[in-house]
Amino acid sequence: MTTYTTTPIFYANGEPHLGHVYSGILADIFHRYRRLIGQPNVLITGTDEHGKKIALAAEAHQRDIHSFVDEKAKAFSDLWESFSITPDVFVRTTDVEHKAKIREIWSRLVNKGDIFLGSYSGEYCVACEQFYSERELNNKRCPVHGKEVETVEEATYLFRLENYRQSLLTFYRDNPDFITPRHFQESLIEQLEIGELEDLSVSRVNNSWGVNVPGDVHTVYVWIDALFSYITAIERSGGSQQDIAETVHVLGKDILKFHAIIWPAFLLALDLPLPKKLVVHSWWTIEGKKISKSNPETTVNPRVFSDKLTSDGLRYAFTRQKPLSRDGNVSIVDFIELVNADLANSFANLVKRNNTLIQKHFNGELPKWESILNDDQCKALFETSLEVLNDIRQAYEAFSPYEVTVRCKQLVDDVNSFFHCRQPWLINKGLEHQHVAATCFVVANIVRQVAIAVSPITPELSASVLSEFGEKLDDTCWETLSLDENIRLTSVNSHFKRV
Ligand code: ME8
Repeated sequence: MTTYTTTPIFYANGEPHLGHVYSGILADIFHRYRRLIGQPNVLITGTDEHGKKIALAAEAHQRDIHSFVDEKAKAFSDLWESFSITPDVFVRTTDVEHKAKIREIWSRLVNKGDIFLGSYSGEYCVACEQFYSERELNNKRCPVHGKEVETVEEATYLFRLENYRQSLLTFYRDNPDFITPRHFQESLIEQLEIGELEDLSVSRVNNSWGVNVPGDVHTVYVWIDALFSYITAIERSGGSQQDIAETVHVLGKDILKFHAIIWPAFLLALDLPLPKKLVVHSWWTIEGKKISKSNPETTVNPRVFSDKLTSDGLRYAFTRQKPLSRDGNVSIVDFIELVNADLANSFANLVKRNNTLIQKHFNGELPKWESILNDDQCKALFETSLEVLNDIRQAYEAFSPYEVTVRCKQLVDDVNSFFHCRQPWLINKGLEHQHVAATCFVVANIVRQVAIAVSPITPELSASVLSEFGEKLDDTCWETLSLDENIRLTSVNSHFKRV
């Protein structure tokens, strides 16, 4: 059965930054992992192009809004390529088919009585495209961007969010692992328990850049427009609306409420199933400031990082530096250190040394598995590696790529210690041939395992290592991981140099 992984769809009001790339990389890692275990998975991403925020940005640049959003959508899709992010569907909220879908959904909600015409007054942040209550604001400023909010009082369509609060609470209590990491779910339950949810304003009258409400001058609230893009994308890939049940949403903690309260409430109102999981990540900061378009000094062009670290290097550093639950500071110096230590010195160097020995002394051919059966040290290391692979798989299943890198690094460290203790390079200085052959065999096998296991995170490095054994990543899957009895070397490449 096909499963789906989504990134948030990003606002097309400016250039993409490292925070966006992080969400894209995480979603791509989960997507690649599913494929690696033989599970068809569709990766969905896209751009959120309607609303006052985008209209104001185009106006500020004195640009025609259509060509402005075209340019921004292209900037995102080009950037994905540079970071080996491989979406199957790129959805834009200005797509004709999406706009038709929003009107259809709107009519269904109106017909059910969940949406009704009323009026609303409150404090609105255009940057967040949402109303805030007085207690959420800091001195009339929004808690996310620190921008001054505007008081808005207007006729609006409203959605009865409160009608779904009890069902949501029951759902969250019955599904304690729906949101990961867990503490995000705990804080959400607290929010739902506090008391009644206000009606949600779901249309705007002072913004014409959006999907028209059928039969009225209002435009549909951008968050309805944005959230339902997931369904447009699923349908475009050949799936049905019911497939939302097979969908994992990756998102930043700033938009948790939209995905954990508003989105499920809409789905319940439409009698659709709820998603499979929300994977929530924290923020990257630069010198302590959240990377954000409203902090221009934090929006360094992400290509500066891939030029320096390589795409795999940034993917690895992002994953290895911190678990999803914690905020982290982006420091190119720290990232370089990490990538050099783990990928270049520890892993690639081991591969190169072992494979060079295999080429030189065994002409690429390795002895068979039986040759190590009497070698307890080799057998023990190999058994350890199988256990670690199991842990790595569990870490992927738990959406914890940080844990994947921790376990991989431990295994590579163990193999390096083994390699140094066995000293296979002394082959011409009195070491038994069999001792060296068994060493090289076991190291080659584990290196191959690590390359496959870490391939969702570092696809290029893994492909390069596997090519030395005459294998392609596409033809390899988790099931072939345990042991390659007939492993042989076909070439020695130079895969990851110090950056
Ligand atoms: O919110 N660190 O779009 P957006 C980590 N269009 N991740 C970050 C980040 C940071 N400093 N800054 C941004 C929107 N992100 C809506 C979403 S979905 C139906 C609609 C990531 O362009 C993070 O995933 O403001 C965050 O949720 C997303 O970018 C917000 O992107």
